[in-house]
Amino acid sequence: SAPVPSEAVDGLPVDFVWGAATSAYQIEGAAAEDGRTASIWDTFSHTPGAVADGDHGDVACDHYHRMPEDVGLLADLGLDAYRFSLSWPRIQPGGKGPANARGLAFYDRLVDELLAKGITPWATLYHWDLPQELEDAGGWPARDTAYRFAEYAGIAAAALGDRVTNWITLNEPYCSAQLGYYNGIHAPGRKHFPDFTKAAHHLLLGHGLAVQEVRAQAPRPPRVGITFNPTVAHPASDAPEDVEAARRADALGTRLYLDPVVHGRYPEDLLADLEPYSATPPVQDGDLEAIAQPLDFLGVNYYFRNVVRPSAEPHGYESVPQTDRPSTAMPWEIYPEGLTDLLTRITREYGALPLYITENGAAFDDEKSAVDESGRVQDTDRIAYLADHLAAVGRARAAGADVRGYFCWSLMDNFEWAYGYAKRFGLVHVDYATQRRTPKASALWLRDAARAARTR
Ligand code: PNW
Repeated sequence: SAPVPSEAVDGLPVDFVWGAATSAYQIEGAAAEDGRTASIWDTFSHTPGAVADGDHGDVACDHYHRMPEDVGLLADLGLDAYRFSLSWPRIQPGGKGPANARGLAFYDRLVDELLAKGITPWATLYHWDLPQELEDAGGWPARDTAYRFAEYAGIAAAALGDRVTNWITLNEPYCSAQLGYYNGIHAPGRKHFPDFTKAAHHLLLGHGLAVQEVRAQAPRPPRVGITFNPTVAHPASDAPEDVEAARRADALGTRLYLDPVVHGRYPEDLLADLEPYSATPPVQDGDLEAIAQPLDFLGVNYYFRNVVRPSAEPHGYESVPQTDRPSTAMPWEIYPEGLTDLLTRITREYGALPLYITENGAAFDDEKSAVDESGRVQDTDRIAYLADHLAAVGRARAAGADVRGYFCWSLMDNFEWAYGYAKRFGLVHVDYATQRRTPKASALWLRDAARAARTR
């Protein structure tokens, strides 16, 4: 039987922020409209073999033309907040020079539409769509990209900061750096270990400079944070080599990002690991001070844990598939306890910053779920996933973690990066042939959960 909404939200306060999240390239489409230029994801997705089924974001959910309808979905679900991302190549085509008024106008309309419906906008500045021109000039492994990013952040804050209070600089720099420049499974598809750590450093530097620019340019005092997807690394066994693999996964997946941003230093053990590969971050005088700007909150994305053993690759670990454990369609292991552990660990090691779950959710084979007479997908597996993870957040709060909100990934089915449109994370089903949107049972469940939490 389905989890009862009021039970799942037992540990969550009346003023908890309830939201849903998306990102520009995954939903907007309109790839060549109103002055937008190509990003690395346009180039990558049009490279044969890079994305499943040859899918790309040229049209995606056509959100660029259906924005008012999509804001209406958020309103129907009674959500307090909407996390979206700004497309850098829409706002500053080519990544340099003046703002593109037509590109900015879209986000003006979006923000106004949200506010008119009583929904608080949360803007992410960078959700992976680097202007292709900047990649051609070296991409994130090049230091100049950090300065370019700060300039773009200032443009966005000056234009939207009279109405947008909540700003997230980067989404998951782990994915940009490691998946983009080392694993090669995300744009730009490069595979060079030292480029990965150079990219990570320049992303973090760009973050720190952007925090300062947003605060300098926003017409009203902003709240600024960053979103990480820390690796929850568990050793495959108690054997010392597995424990060592978990240490490396934690160093590269979590501490590489959180230590400089919160503590202003790179971890010593990580620097020692990177040294033999000539891959220590290219730190210049003042960088760590710039990176460690005081923040107003931390965003945490959580989907699964990573059980690891050693590998001979430079990064030193590999994942051990948990085939006898429940998993989503990705297939990612379902492990809600990992979220409780992660939130309490962040609180312990990185201090008492307010935390927001800026993404959590699941892809399931919705086509195998029952559909009711109104055409609604009965995604009981997704409802169970959400209920179990919200309960995990409640337990983290009881243990002292200052978690203040939860954004479900995602408002609607969308372009799931290397997996294309085959993986569906939406609360709302999208029929790509007609662009028809239909809320799934999980959307109504989340609406009821938020309502139960507010009215307790
Ligand atoms: C996140 N991994 O991506 C992103 O922020 C979203 O844009 C995305 O749609 C969502 O999670 C679901 O995938 C990730 O392989 C992609 O470890 C890949 C990984 C983690 C997060």
